[in-house]
Amino acid sequence: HGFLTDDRSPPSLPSLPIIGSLLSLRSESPPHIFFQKLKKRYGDIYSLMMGSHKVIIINNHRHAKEVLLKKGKIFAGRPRTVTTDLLTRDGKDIAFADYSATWRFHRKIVHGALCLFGEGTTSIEKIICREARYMCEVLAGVQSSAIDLAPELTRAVTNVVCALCFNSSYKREDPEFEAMLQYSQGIVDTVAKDSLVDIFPWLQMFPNEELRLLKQCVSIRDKLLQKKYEEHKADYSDNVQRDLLDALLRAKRNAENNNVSTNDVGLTEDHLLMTVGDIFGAGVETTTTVLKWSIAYLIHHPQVQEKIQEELDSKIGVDRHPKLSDRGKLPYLEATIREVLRIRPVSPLLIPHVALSDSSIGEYTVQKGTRVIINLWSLHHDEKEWKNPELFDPGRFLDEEGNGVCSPSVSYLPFGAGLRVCLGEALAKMELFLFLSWILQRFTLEMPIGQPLPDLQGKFGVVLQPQRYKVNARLRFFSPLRSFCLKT
Ligand code: HEM
Ligand code: PLO
Repeated sequence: HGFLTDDRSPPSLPSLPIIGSLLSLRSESPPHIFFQKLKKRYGDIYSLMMGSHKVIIINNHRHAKEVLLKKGKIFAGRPRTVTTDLLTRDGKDIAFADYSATWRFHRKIVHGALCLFGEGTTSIEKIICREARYMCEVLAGVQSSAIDLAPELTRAVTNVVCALCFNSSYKREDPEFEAMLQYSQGIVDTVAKDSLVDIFPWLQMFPNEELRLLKQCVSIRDKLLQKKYEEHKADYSDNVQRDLLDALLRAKRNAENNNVSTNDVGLTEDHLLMTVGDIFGAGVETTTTVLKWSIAYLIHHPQVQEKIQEELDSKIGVDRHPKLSDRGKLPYLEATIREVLRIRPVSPLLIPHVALSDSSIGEYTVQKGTRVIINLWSLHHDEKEWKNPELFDPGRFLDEEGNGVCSPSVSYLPFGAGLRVCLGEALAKMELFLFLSWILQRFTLEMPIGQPLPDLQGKFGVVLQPQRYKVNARLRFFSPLRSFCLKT
């Protein structure tokens, strides 16, 4: 094996001094597809140099699970990059924070707050349904014109996380709301996409248009977070916990009352702001992206849409709206959501992991500090695990009778796994189910005449987003009364 650098290191791409393997990485394809292609030449697991960092790329589920689950604690680190440091004030959030007591603590608080919401008085189901209803009303108002649903989907999803984080919601015309949509897209477009600045931190010394845009967007976001924080501090009470920010404030007060230095436990104002910022950003961008992918695939596969609607008509009908408790009754919709998360994973390379100590993956040794990238795209498109992986087929997630969902392969990890597993999985699944069932119960989504089909390739970045496209949302009921007087 000519590629081995020493006996027990993974095969490595040819490396050049200083530039590392960057030159051989110049490729037409986005990184997740390029890394999948390199499998043929270097095998399922190989390494390369990005700047001065050694990076191991993993392309199969066996090694992925070894890293995430079996050796989860060893590989729970995160790298620091110029862009994520800018976004998170040097890793004072959850997603981009290195493994530490502070990270563990913040994860626990957020997890607790998210769980509470499931049972709380204003349950998350009510909030999602309120937004779904409003969105459907807006869609009904633009009958028979081709529209880009993305802004409306983003508004609905944003209001759900707004309720969760800040116990508030926005009206459609609110300029703050529109500003938020803008800065968030700016951040998604520029953060952590392994642009040069992250490989060569010294490049940030030079004028860089992307970095300038990122700084500008982050500063707008920070002002907004600061404002919410001040408002909450002003009318905080120990007796009620309205939202995630209250939960974080309470933890901070508790520490202060017990004379614990908030600096030691990482409960500084910066930490609180960055943690809320994380949940807010993750809450908006991920769910919206999946909704956009789902609709793009339904436009490409009208027979799938029809089947979901048949299921909705027979199990729910038109006299009431879908509820969370209907999830078990709608296996075809559930299977469709799973298939969308397989074929276009939100986060095709997860977030990079870092080895916290010397260890091994499979038969290979790994040194402390090595970055590990799990190529989820390879796992979800592995021909040994999935028949025709590029084919969109919700049926693969249905059991033989078609009455329930199943897991046809172990090579499926849309939310990651282990210590760093997604914190919002349950929330995201509730939202996807409710928003899609509400929309499809009332509307048929169609290709406007003369418009091209949505592009299914995706723009790679911190999330894999579809290109913009327009659809017609045609009301399925002739009587407008009937569609909106569904019982609640
Ligand atoms: C992390 C997927 C929605 C919050 C992640 C990771 C993935 C993921 C793959 C990285 C795991 C790793 O690096 O090993 C998804 C998908 C979603 C979704 C597919 C939607 C369908 C959400 C939502 C929230 C959220 C709605 C917020 C409420 C987070 C956080 C992390 C994370 C905070 C970082 C965890 C850590 O590093 O400790 N998610 N996510 N996600 N997700 Fe999600
Ligand atoms: C999205 C843009 C926001 O303005 C900031 C933000 C915070 C958390 C990030 C999120 C962005 C993108 C999706 C991420 C999330 C943390 C976990 C999630 C990376 C950059 C995923 C899918 O891993």
